[in-house]
Amino acid sequence: MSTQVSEEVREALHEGRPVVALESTIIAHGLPRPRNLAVAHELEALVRDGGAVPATIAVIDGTARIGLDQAALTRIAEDPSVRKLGHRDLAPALATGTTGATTVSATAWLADSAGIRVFATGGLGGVHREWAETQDESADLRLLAQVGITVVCAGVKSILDVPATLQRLETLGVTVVGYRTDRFPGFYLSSSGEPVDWTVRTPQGVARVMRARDELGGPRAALIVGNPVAADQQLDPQLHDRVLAQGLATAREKGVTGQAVTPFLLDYLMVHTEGASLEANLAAVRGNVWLAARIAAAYRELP
Ligand code: PSU
Ligand code: MN
Repeated sequence: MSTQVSEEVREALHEGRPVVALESTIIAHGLPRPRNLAVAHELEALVRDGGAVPATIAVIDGTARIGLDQAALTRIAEDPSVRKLGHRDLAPALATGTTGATTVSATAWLADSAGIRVFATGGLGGVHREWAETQDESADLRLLAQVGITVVCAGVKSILDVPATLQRLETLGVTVVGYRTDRFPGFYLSSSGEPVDWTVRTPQGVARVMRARDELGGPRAALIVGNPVAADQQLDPQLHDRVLAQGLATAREKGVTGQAVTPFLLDYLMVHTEGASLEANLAAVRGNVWLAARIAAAYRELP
């Protein structure tokens, strides 16, 4: 069988208990080793503390796995040959027995297929700042226009063109709400400065939006919950802007393209902020994972 749901996740879904999907690209390609494995464990524990079952998703030896055991999680974190798989890469990866980490697009697709309603990540992919030359727009956006999953994130990565990404999300019909904010979060920063049209203040409030969408029917599309990193845990905005400008220039000089762009920039920021961007990234992810667990629980408890 090409897809395998772990026993714990299968039972939870069967019994109607809350489940939160977690992606694996952030572990394999978004965070430095060996801290990434500790973070993978920490995120799963946070989901449990929030009252839900974690389902980390990856492809192991050609099988799409929903809910990873210790051995699989360790392999994703430690093996440098683990590939980065967007949703378009899933079929060739399964057919060739490949091992790879799943991005937001691949994770959202697999989670939705398994009947998981809530997914947490750091920051979504989106439209890159040099789009006019490269046409680089993350596959995350189009896939999120096709699955009815709720994605809790700290906005889109601030390495991107945020206004253009918000415009694309509008065109694609993806719902965006701010969690206790009227500004779209800025990933490493609490605010991107861009407005959001809707603000929701509680996990129950998000669950009610999910229920309203269920009842409306109509075309499926994701619900994005933008949850800002706390102001005292964000990256210093001036440091962010300065180092990001250097990173974008360096990526251009080195000719970094395609799937390598996002990991290159995340790593550049980490090195050149002396780890401060990593701490902000982790604070954002932790907050999102916790909120996702509360939303999944609130959705199951709706009257
Ligand atoms: N959030 C993070 N770190 C990451 C990512 C998200 O905090 O590394 C990953 C996600 O897997 C997302 C991917 O789907 O970056 C986007 O890559 P690209 O721009 O190549 O589509
Ligand atoms: Mn890309």
